Amino acid sequence: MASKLLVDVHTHVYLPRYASLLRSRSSVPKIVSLNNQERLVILPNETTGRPVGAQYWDRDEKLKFMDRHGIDVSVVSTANPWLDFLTPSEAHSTALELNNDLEEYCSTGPNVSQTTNLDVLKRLYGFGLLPLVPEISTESVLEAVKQIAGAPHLKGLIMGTRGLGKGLDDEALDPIWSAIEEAELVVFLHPHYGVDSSAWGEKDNGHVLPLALGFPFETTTAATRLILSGVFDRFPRLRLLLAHSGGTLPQLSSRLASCIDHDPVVATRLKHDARYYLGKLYLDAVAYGSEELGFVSDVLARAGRYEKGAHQETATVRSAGSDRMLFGTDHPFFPPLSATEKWRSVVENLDAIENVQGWSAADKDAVRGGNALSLFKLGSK
Ligand code: 5CU
Repeated sequence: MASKLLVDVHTHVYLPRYASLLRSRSSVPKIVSLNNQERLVILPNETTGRPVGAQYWDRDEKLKFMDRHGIDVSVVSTANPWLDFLTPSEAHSTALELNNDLEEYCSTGPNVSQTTNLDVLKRLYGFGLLPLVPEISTESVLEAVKQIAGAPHLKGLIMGTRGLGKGLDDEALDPIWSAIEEAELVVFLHPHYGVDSSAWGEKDNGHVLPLALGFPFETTTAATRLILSGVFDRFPRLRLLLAHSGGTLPQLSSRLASCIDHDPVVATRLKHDARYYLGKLYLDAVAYGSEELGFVSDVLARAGRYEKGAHQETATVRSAGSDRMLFGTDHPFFPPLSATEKWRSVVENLDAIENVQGWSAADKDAVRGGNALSLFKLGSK
C-alpha cells in the first residue's frame, strides 16, 4: 500500500488502571515514591528504578510526542511485565478491563487529519493483552482473544516470552495460537526478563547490558523455541511481530539451520529449513542502524529459497525483506538525558531507515508506514 504516513508499531503505555495496580504493590513490579518523584521498578534485579511521569500513562502526552516527531499513527501496547505477576483470576479480570480501557483510549482519540484515500484512520490503535499466567484455564485466555478480536481498534496482542509458564514451545498454547490465527490478530512478541544476569559481571553498567543484550537474547531464544516446536507448521497463517528487529535471530539463522541439520532429535521435525520461517516473521525496525536494517531485510528476503519442495518462483514466502519491517520508537522508554526537541532514539531509527543502501524510496515509505497499514489493515472498513 503506497503511503507517506509514519506509523509507530512499537510504543508503550501503562494505562492509568495498570499504573494504579503498580502503585498498590510493595514488590517488583511496582511504582514507588521517592523524594516526591514516582519511580518505576520493573526489571529483574532493579532496585531504585527510574523516574516515571505522565508520558507513561497520559494519552495527551503520547499525542504530543507523536506530533513532535511527525508520527501520524501509533499502535500502542501495554509495557512489560504485563500481567505476568498476577494470579489466574486477577490476570483474567485485569486483562479484560485493560483491553476495554485500551479500546476506549484509541476509539475516543483523534483521527488522522491528513487527507488520505483511506476510509477511516484513527491516530491510535492498540495491541490487547492476554492473561497468560501459569494454571489459567484455556477458556479464560480464549475469552480475551475473542474480546480483542471484537474490539474495532485493537489489531493484535502483545505477549511476553513465558507463555503459560513453560515458554512459547508449550503445546498447551496450541488452542490459543489457533484462535489468534483464526481471528487474524498480530502477535507482538516482546521481552522482559533478559537472560541470566550472572553473565553481566560485577561492574555497574546501569541498564545497558540487560537492555542492549538481555532483551534481544530473550526474544531470540523465545522465537527460536517457537520455530523449533513447529508452531509455524501447525499455524502457517500466524502473524508474529518481533521486537527489536528480531534480536539476534537473523544473524544466527544459518547457524540454527546447520545445528538442526546435524541433530537427530530435531532434524526431521520441521517441514522446512529453519531459514524459511524467518520469512514468516515481521520485525520492527528498532535497530538504530542502517547497516543492521539492511542486513535483516536481506535475511528475510532469502527465506523463500528455503521452502521445501517449492521452486524459487513458486515459493510462498517471497518478499523484498523490507516489506516485513516496521518503524517503531519504544516510547516512552529511552527518553533523552537532557531536554531536546526530538528524541535521539527516534531520530536514529528514522535516519537508519532513510540510509539503508539498496532500499528504494518506496521501500523506505513502506517501512515507515505502509507495511503497518497493510499488516494491521488500518484505514479499511
Ligand atoms: O528501559 C526499559 O526498561 C525498557 C523496558 O522495560 N521495556 C521496553 O520495552 N523498553 C525499555
